[in-house]
Amino acid sequence: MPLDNFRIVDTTLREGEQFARAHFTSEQKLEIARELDAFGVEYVEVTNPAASPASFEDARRIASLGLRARVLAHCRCSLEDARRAVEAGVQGVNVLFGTSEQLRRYSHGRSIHEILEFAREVISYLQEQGVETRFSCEDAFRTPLDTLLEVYTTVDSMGVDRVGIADTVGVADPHGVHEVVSAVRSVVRADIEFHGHDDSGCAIANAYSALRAGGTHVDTTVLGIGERNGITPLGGLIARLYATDRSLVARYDLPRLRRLDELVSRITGVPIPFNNYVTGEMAFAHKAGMHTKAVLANPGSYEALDPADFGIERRLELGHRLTGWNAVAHRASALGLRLGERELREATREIKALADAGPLSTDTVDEVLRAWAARLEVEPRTCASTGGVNVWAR
Ligand code: HCA
Ligand code: CU
Repeated sequence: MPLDNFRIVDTTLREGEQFARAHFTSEQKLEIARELDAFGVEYVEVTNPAASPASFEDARRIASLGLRARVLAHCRCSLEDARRAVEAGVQGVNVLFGTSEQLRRYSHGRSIHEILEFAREVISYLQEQGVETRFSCEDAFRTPLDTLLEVYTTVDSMGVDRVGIADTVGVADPHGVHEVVSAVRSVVRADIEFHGHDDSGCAIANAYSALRAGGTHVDTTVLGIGERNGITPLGGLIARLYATDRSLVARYDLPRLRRLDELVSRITGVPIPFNNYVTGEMAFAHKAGMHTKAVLANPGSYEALDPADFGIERRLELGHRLTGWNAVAHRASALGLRLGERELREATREIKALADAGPLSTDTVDEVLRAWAARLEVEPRTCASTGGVNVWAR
Protein backbone atom coordinates (compact mmCIF):
# COMPACT_ATOMS: atom_id res chain seq x y z
CA MET A 1 0.00 0.00 0.00
CA PRO A 2 1.27 3.53 -0.65
CA LEU A 3 2.57 5.24 2.45
CA ASP A 4 1.63 8.80 1.65
CA ASN A 5 -1.77 8.82 3.32
CA PHE A 6 -0.93 8.51 7.01
CA ARG A 7 -1.60 10.72 9.98
CA ILE A 8 0.09 10.84 13.35
CA VAL A 9 -2.00 10.66 16.50
CA ASP A 10 0.36 11.78 19.21
CA THR A 11 -0.77 10.51 22.58
CA THR A 12 1.95 11.91 24.84
CA LEU A 13 -0.84 13.67 26.73
CA ARG A 14 -2.75 10.39 27.26
CA GLU A 15 -0.62 7.25 26.89
CA GLY A 16 2.38 9.36 27.94
CA GLU A 17 0.57 10.39 31.10
CA GLN A 18 0.41 6.67 31.94
CA PHE A 19 4.22 6.57 31.98
CA ALA A 20 5.46 5.82 35.48
CA ARG A 21 7.50 9.03 35.69
CA ALA A 22 4.92 11.39 34.19
CA HIS A 23 2.75 13.89 35.99
CA PHE A 24 2.08 16.84 33.73
CA THR A 25 0.88 20.14 35.15
CA SER A 26 -1.75 21.99 33.15
CA GLU A 27 0.85 24.44 31.85
CA GLN A 28 3.15 21.60 30.83
CA LYS A 29 0.31 19.90 28.96
CA LEU A 30 -0.41 23.11 27.07
CA GLU A 31 3.25 23.53 26.23
CA ILE A 32 3.53 19.95 24.95
CA ALA A 33 0.33 20.35 22.92
CA ARG A 34 1.61 23.56 21.31
CA GLU A 35 4.99 22.00 20.50
CA LEU A 36 3.36 18.92 18.97
CA ASP A 37 1.15 21.19 16.91
CA ALA A 38 4.10 23.27 15.77
CA PHE A 39 5.91 20.07 14.80
CA GLY A 40 2.88 19.20 12.71
CA VAL A 41 1.24 16.07 14.11
CA GLU A 42 -2.29 15.80 12.80
CA TYR A 43 -3.90 14.75 16.11
CA VAL A 44 -3.21 15.23 19.80
CA GLU A 45 -4.88 12.72 22.09
CA VAL A 46 -5.61 13.74 25.68
CA THR A 47 -6.53 11.82 28.81
CA ASN A 48 -10.15 10.92 29.46
CA PRO A 49 -11.82 14.16 30.61
CA ALA A 50 -13.83 12.02 33.04
CA ALA A 51 -10.61 10.88 34.78
CA SER A 52 -10.39 13.84 37.19
CA PRO A 53 -11.48 17.48 37.45
CA ALA A 54 -8.10 18.74 36.17
CA SER A 55 -8.18 16.24 33.30
CA PHE A 56 -11.49 17.74 32.20
CA GLU A 57 -10.25 21.31 32.51
CA ASP A 58 -6.99 20.53 30.69
CA ALA A 59 -8.85 18.80 27.84
CA ARG A 60 -11.12 21.83 27.57
CA ARG A 61 -8.20 24.27 27.47
CA ILE A 62 -6.24 22.24 24.92
CA ALA A 63 -9.31 21.80 22.72
CA SER A 64 -9.85 25.57 22.70
CA LEU A 65 -6.25 26.52 21.86
CA GLY A 66 -7.15 26.70 18.18
CA LEU A 67 -4.44 24.22 17.18
CA ARG A 68 -4.10 22.97 13.64
CA ALA A 69 -4.04 19.48 15.13
CA ARG A 70 -7.38 17.94 16.02
CA VAL A 71 -7.79 17.20 19.70
CA LEU A 72 -9.07 13.75 20.64
CA ALA A 73 -10.21 12.58 24.05
CA HIS A 74 -9.47 8.98 24.97
CA CYS A 75 -12.46 7.42 26.72
CA ARG A 76 -13.92 4.20 27.96
CA CYS A 77 -16.82 3.08 25.81
CA SER A 78 -19.50 4.55 28.08
CA LEU A 79 -22.05 7.29 27.56
CA GLU A 80 -20.91 9.00 30.73
CA ASP A 81 -17.31 9.35 29.51
CA ALA A 82 -18.40 10.27 25.99
CA ARG A 83 -20.62 13.07 27.36
CA ARG A 84 -17.79 14.53 29.43
CA ALA A 85 -15.55 14.47 26.35
CA VAL A 86 -18.12 16.32 24.29
CA GLU A 87 -18.59 18.85 27.11
CA ALA A 88 -14.83 19.44 27.07
CA GLY A 89 -15.19 20.53 23.43
CA VAL A 90 -12.79 18.07 21.82
CA GLN A 91 -12.97 17.48 18.07
CA GLY A 92 -12.91 13.72 18.32
CA VAL A 93 -13.35 10.85 20.74
CA ASN A 94 -11.26 7.70 20.80
CA VAL A 95 -13.16 4.97 22.62
CA LEU A 96 -11.83 1.54 23.42
CA PHE A 97 -12.95 -1.82 24.75
CA GLY A 98 -10.80 -4.81 25.65
CA THR A 99 -11.73 -7.71 23.38
CA SER A 100 -9.18 -10.39 24.33
CA GLU A 101 -10.13 -13.31 26.53
CA GLN A 102 -7.71 -11.98 29.18
CA LEU A 103 -9.27 -8.52 29.36
CA ARG A 104 -12.84 -9.73 29.04
CA ARG A 105 -12.29 -12.09 31.95
CA TYR A 106 -10.03 -10.07 34.24
CA SER A 107 -10.67 -6.44 33.31
CA HIS A 108 -14.31 -5.74 32.54
CA GLY A 109 -16.17 -9.06 32.42
CA ARG A 110 -18.27 -8.23 29.31
CA SER A 111 -19.13 -10.50 26.39
CA ILE A 112 -18.54 -9.48 22.76
CA HIS A 113 -22.30 -9.04 22.42
CA GLU A 114 -22.38 -6.62 25.36
CA ILE A 115 -19.31 -4.76 24.04
CA LEU A 116 -21.14 -4.18 20.76
CA GLU A 117 -24.23 -2.94 22.58
CA PHE A 118 -22.13 -0.33 24.41
CA ALA A 119 -20.43 0.53 21.14
CA ARG A 120 -23.77 1.13 19.41
CA GLU A 121 -24.98 3.46 22.14
CA VAL A 122 -21.75 5.47 22.37
CA ILE A 123 -21.06 5.69 18.65
CA SER A 124 -24.57 6.88 17.83
CA TYR A 125 -24.37 9.49 20.61
CA LEU A 126 -21.00 10.77 19.33
CA GLN A 127 -22.27 10.90 15.77
CA GLU A 128 -25.23 12.98 16.86
CA GLN A 129 -22.76 15.33 18.50
CA GLY A 130 -20.85 15.63 15.24
CA VAL A 131 -17.43 14.64 16.61
CA GLU A 132 -14.93 12.36 14.93
CA THR A 133 -15.36 8.88 16.35
CA ARG A 134 -12.99 5.98 16.72
CA PHE A 135 -13.60 2.55 18.26
CA SER A 136 -10.57 0.51 19.25
CA CYS A 137 -10.15 -3.10 20.31
CA GLU A 138 -7.77 -3.13 23.23
CA ASP A 139 -5.46 -6.17 23.21
CA ALA A 140 -6.39 -6.88 19.60
CA PHE A 141 -3.41 -9.16 19.03
CA ARG A 142 -4.57 -11.59 21.71
CA THR A 143 -8.12 -11.52 20.37
CA PRO A 144 -9.08 -14.29 17.89
CA LEU A 145 -9.14 -12.85 14.37
CA ASP A 146 -12.74 -13.87 13.71
CA THR A 147 -13.85 -12.03 16.86
CA LEU A 148 -11.86 -8.97 15.85
CA LEU A 149 -13.35 -8.90 12.38
CA GLU A 150 -16.84 -9.33 13.79
CA VAL A 151 -16.32 -6.33 16.09
CA TYR A 152 -14.74 -4.16 13.40
CA THR A 153 -17.35 -4.89 10.74
CA THR A 154 -20.12 -4.18 13.23
CA VAL A 155 -18.71 -0.83 14.41
CA ASP A 156 -17.90 0.01 10.80
CA SER A 157 -21.54 -0.50 9.87
CA MET A 158 -22.44 1.80 12.78
CA GLY A 159 -20.50 4.48 10.93
CA VAL A 160 -17.33 5.03 12.99
CA ASP A 161 -14.76 7.22 11.29
CA ARG A 162 -11.92 5.02 12.40
CA VAL A 163 -11.21 1.66 13.99
CA GLY A 164 -8.28 1.20 16.33
CA ILE A 165 -6.07 -1.87 16.53
CA ALA A 166 -4.09 -1.91 19.76
CA ASP A 167 -1.13 -4.12 20.56
CA THR A 168 -1.66 -3.44 24.23
CA VAL A 169 0.98 -5.77 25.62
CA GLY A 170 3.54 -5.51 22.81
CA VAL A 171 3.31 -9.10 21.59
CA ALA A 172 2.85 -8.47 17.88
CA ASP A 173 5.55 -8.64 15.24
CA PRO A 174 5.59 -6.84 11.87
CA HIS A 175 4.44 -9.93 10.01
CA GLY A 176 1.48 -10.47 12.33
CA VAL A 177 0.56 -6.78 12.21
CA HIS A 178 0.58 -6.90 8.42
CA GLU A 179 -1.76 -9.87 8.44
CA VAL A 180 -4.23 -8.41 10.92
CA VAL A 181 -4.30 -4.92 9.42
CA SER A 182 -4.72 -6.34 5.90
CA ALA A 183 -7.61 -8.50 7.11
CA VAL A 184 -9.28 -5.51 8.78
CA ARG A 185 -8.60 -3.33 5.73
CA SER A 186 -10.45 -5.79 3.54
CA VAL A 187 -13.64 -5.68 5.63
CA VAL A 188 -14.01 -2.07 6.82
CA ARG A 189 -14.51 1.22 5.06
CA ALA A 190 -13.30 3.26 8.06
CA ASP A 191 -9.77 4.53 8.59
CA ILE A 192 -7.47 2.29 10.63
CA GLU A 193 -5.41 3.46 13.59
CA PHE A 194 -2.57 1.37 15.02
CA HIS A 195 -1.35 1.61 18.60
CA GLY A 196 1.66 -0.50 19.52
CA HIS A 197 3.54 -1.11 22.75
CA ASP A 198 7.24 -1.81 22.72
CA ASP A 199 7.60 -4.65 25.24
CA SER A 200 9.35 -6.87 22.71
CA GLY A 201 11.05 -4.14 20.68
CA CYS A 202 8.78 -4.02 17.62
CA ALA A 203 6.75 -0.86 18.19
CA ILE A 204 8.22 1.18 15.35
CA ALA A 205 8.41 -1.72 12.90
CA ASN A 206 4.86 -2.70 13.78
CA ALA A 207 3.52 0.81 13.21
CA TYR A 208 5.32 0.92 9.89
CA SER A 209 3.96 -2.47 8.95
CA ALA A 210 0.44 -1.30 9.83
CA LEU A 211 0.84 1.59 7.39
CA ARG A 212 2.20 -0.75 4.74
CA ALA A 213 -0.89 -2.93 5.16
CA GLY A 214 -3.35 -0.07 4.70
CA GLY A 215 -3.41 1.53 8.14
CA THR A 216 -3.98 5.28 8.05
CA HIS A 217 -3.20 6.52 11.56
CA VAL A 218 -0.34 5.72 13.93
CA ASP A 219 -0.22 6.46 17.65
CA THR A 220 3.04 7.84 18.98
CA THR A 221 4.39 9.55 22.06
CA VAL A 222 7.39 11.79 22.46
CA LEU A 223 10.33 9.57 23.46
CA GLY A 224 7.91 6.63 23.34
CA ILE A 225 6.74 7.15 26.93
CA GLY A 226 3.72 5.16 28.09
CA GLU A 227 2.66 2.21 30.20
CA ARG A 228 5.64 -0.06 31.05
CA ASN A 229 8.39 0.64 28.46
CA GLY A 230 6.04 2.63 26.24
CA ILE A 231 4.87 2.75 22.64
CA THR A 232 6.07 3.81 19.17
CA PRO A 233 8.20 6.94 19.68
CA LEU A 234 7.39 9.92 17.49
CA GLY A 235 11.04 10.41 16.53
CA GLY A 236 11.48 6.72 15.73
CA LEU A 237 8.45 6.67 13.45
CA ILE A 238 9.67 9.80 11.70
CA ALA A 239 13.13 8.25 11.25
CA ARG A 240 11.60 5.07 9.84
CA LEU A 241 9.45 6.94 7.33
CA TYR A 242 12.28 9.30 6.38
CA ALA A 243 14.53 6.33 5.69
CA THR A 244 11.92 5.01 3.26
CA ASP A 245 11.40 8.34 1.56
CA ARG A 246 12.27 11.72 2.99
CA SER A 247 9.30 13.33 1.24
CA LEU A 248 6.94 11.30 3.45
CA VAL A 249 7.89 13.48 6.42
CA ALA A 250 8.51 16.75 4.59
CA ARG A 251 5.33 18.23 6.02
CA TYR A 252 6.67 18.07 9.60
CA ASP A 253 8.94 20.69 11.13
CA LEU A 254 11.76 18.21 11.69
CA PRO A 255 14.17 20.47 13.62
CA ARG A 256 11.47 20.76 16.29
CA LEU A 257 11.86 17.10 17.13
CA ARG A 258 14.84 17.86 19.32
CA ARG A 259 12.91 20.52 21.24
CA LEU A 260 10.05 18.10 21.75
CA ASP A 261 12.30 15.32 23.02
CA GLU A 262 14.15 17.75 25.28
CA LEU A 263 10.91 19.20 26.58
CA VAL A 264 9.45 15.82 27.55
CA SER A 265 12.80 14.68 28.93
CA ARG A 266 12.97 17.77 31.13
CA ILE A 267 9.37 17.47 32.30
CA THR A 268 9.59 13.76 33.13
CA GLY A 269 13.16 13.92 34.44
CA VAL A 270 14.12 11.03 32.17
CA PRO A 271 17.21 11.60 30.00
CA ILE A 272 17.08 11.16 26.24
CA PRO A 273 18.71 7.74 25.64
CA PHE A 274 22.17 7.90 24.03
CA ASN A 275 20.90 5.75 21.15
CA ASN A 276 17.62 7.56 20.63
CA TYR A 277 16.44 7.97 17.05
CA VAL A 278 17.67 11.33 15.68
CA THR A 279 18.11 13.10 19.01
CA GLY A 280 20.26 10.63 20.97
CA GLU A 281 23.74 11.93 21.72
CA MET A 282 25.28 9.25 19.49
CA ALA A 283 22.66 9.22 16.72
CA PHE A 284 25.10 10.89 14.31
CA ALA A 285 28.48 9.97 15.84
CA HIS A 286 30.95 8.30 13.49
CA LYS A 287 34.01 6.64 14.92
CA ALA A 288 36.05 4.03 13.02
CA GLY A 289 38.54 5.39 10.48
CA MET A 290 36.82 3.59 7.62
CA HIS A 291 33.54 5.28 8.51
CA THR A 292 34.89 8.77 9.12
CA LYS A 293 36.84 8.69 5.86
CA ALA A 294 33.76 7.82 3.84
CA VAL A 295 31.53 10.22 5.77
CA LEU A 296 33.97 13.05 5.07
CA ALA A 297 33.87 12.19 1.39
CA ASN A 298 30.07 11.81 1.38
CA PRO A 299 28.00 11.69 4.58
CA GLY A 300 25.37 9.54 2.90
CA SER A 301 27.88 6.70 2.78
CA TYR A 302 27.14 5.90 6.41
CA GLU A 303 23.98 7.88 7.18
CA ALA A 304 20.37 6.98 6.44
CA LEU A 305 19.23 10.34 7.80
CA ASP A 306 20.80 13.72 7.14
CA PRO A 307 21.25 15.35 10.56
CA ALA A 308 21.03 18.80 8.96
CA ASP A 309 17.36 18.10 8.13
CA PHE A 310 16.80 17.87 11.88
CA GLY A 311 18.98 20.87 12.72
CA ILE A 312 21.58 18.57 14.26
CA GLU A 313 25.32 18.29 13.59
CA ARG A 314 27.09 15.03 13.02
CA ARG A 315 30.10 14.19 15.19
CA LEU A 316 33.31 12.61 14.09
CA GLU A 317 35.04 10.87 16.98
CA LEU A 318 38.78 11.41 16.74
CA GLY A 319 40.60 10.61 19.94
CA HIS A 320 40.55 6.83 19.91
CA ARG A 321 42.67 3.98 18.60
CA LEU A 322 40.36 3.21 15.68
CA THR A 323 40.83 6.70 14.30
CA GLY A 324 41.89 7.34 10.70
CA TRP A 325 44.18 9.91 9.16
CA ASN A 326 41.44 11.41 6.98
CA ALA A 327 39.52 12.44 10.07
CA VAL A 328 42.72 13.66 11.66
CA ALA A 329 43.46 15.69 8.52
CA HIS A 330 40.00 17.18 8.72
CA ARG A 331 40.62 18.27 12.30
CA ALA A 332 44.01 19.72 11.40
CA SER A 333 42.54 21.80 8.65
CA ALA A 334 39.71 22.96 10.95
CA LEU A 335 42.48 24.17 13.27
CA GLY A 336 44.15 25.95 10.36
CA LEU A 337 47.24 23.72 10.54
CA ARG A 338 48.95 22.96 7.25
CA LEU A 339 50.31 19.45 7.68
CA GLY A 340 51.44 17.16 4.90
CA GLU A 341 50.27 13.59 4.50
CA ARG A 342 53.39 12.16 6.14
CA GLU A 343 52.94 14.29 9.26
CA LEU A 344 49.25 13.55 9.38
CA ARG A 345 49.94 9.82 9.22
CA GLU A 346 52.59 10.16 11.94
CA ALA A 347 50.23 12.22 14.08
CA THR A 348 47.52 9.57 13.56
CA ARG A 349 49.94 6.84 14.68
CA GLU A 350 50.75 8.89 17.76
CA ILE A 351 47.06 9.44 18.57
CA LYS A 352 46.33 5.70 18.18
CA ALA A 353 49.21 4.77 20.45
CA LEU A 354 48.22 7.28 23.11
CA ALA A 355 44.58 6.21 22.84
CA ASP A 356 45.47 2.58 23.54
CA ALA A 357 45.38 3.67 27.18
CA GLY A 358 41.92 5.22 26.78
CA PRO A 359 40.01 7.84 24.77
CA LEU A 360 41.68 11.22 24.26
CA SER A 361 39.99 14.58 24.59
CA THR A 362 39.79 16.86 21.58
CA ASP A 363 42.28 19.11 23.40
CA THR A 364 44.83 16.30 23.53
CA VAL A 365 44.32 15.47 19.86
CA ASP A 366 44.76 19.16 19.06
CA GLU A 367 47.96 19.29 21.10
CA VAL A 368 49.40 16.39 19.11
CA LEU A 369 48.50 18.12 15.86
CA ARG A 370 49.92 21.45 16.97
CA ALA A 371 53.13 19.77 18.02
CA TRP A 372 53.51 18.31 14.53
CA ALA A 373 52.78 21.69 12.99
CA ALA A 374 55.39 23.31 15.25
CA ARG A 375 57.98 20.75 14.15
CA LEU A 376 57.23 21.63 10.54
CA GLU A 377 57.78 25.29 11.18
CA VAL A 378 61.27 24.47 12.39
CA GLU A 379 62.11 21.86 9.75
CA PRO A 380 61.59 23.89 6.56
CA ARG A 381 64.03 26.53 7.84
CA THR A 382 66.57 23.86 8.65
CA CYS A 383 65.99 22.28 5.30
CA ALA A 384 66.08 25.58 3.46
CA SER A 385 69.73 25.97 4.45
CA THR A 386 70.41 22.66 2.77
CA GLY A 387 68.77 23.57 -0.49
CA GLY A 388 65.11 23.85 0.49
CA VAL A 389 62.42 21.24 0.82
CA ASN A 390 58.81 21.39 -0.26
CA VAL A 391 57.00 20.42 2.92
CA TRP A 392 53.79 19.40 1.09
CA ALA A 393 55.61 17.08 -1.29
CA ARG A 394 57.12 14.88 1.37
C1 HCA B 1 -4.70 1.79 27.81
C2 HCA B 1 -4.99 1.00 26.61
C3 HCA B 1 -4.35 1.40 25.33
C4 HCA B 1 -5.42 1.91 24.38
C5 HCA B 1 -5.08 2.00 22.94
C6 HCA B 1 -6.22 2.45 22.07
C7 HCA B 1 -3.70 0.10 24.77
O1 HCA B 1 -3.63 1.63 28.39
O2 HCA B 1 -5.56 2.59 28.22
O3 HCA B 1 -7.08 3.19 22.54
O4 HCA B 1 -6.22 2.05 20.91
O5 HCA B 1 -2.49 0.03 24.70
O6 HCA B 1 -4.46 -0.81 24.51
O7 HCA B 1 -3.34 2.37 25.47
CU1 CU C 1 -1.38 1.78 25.09
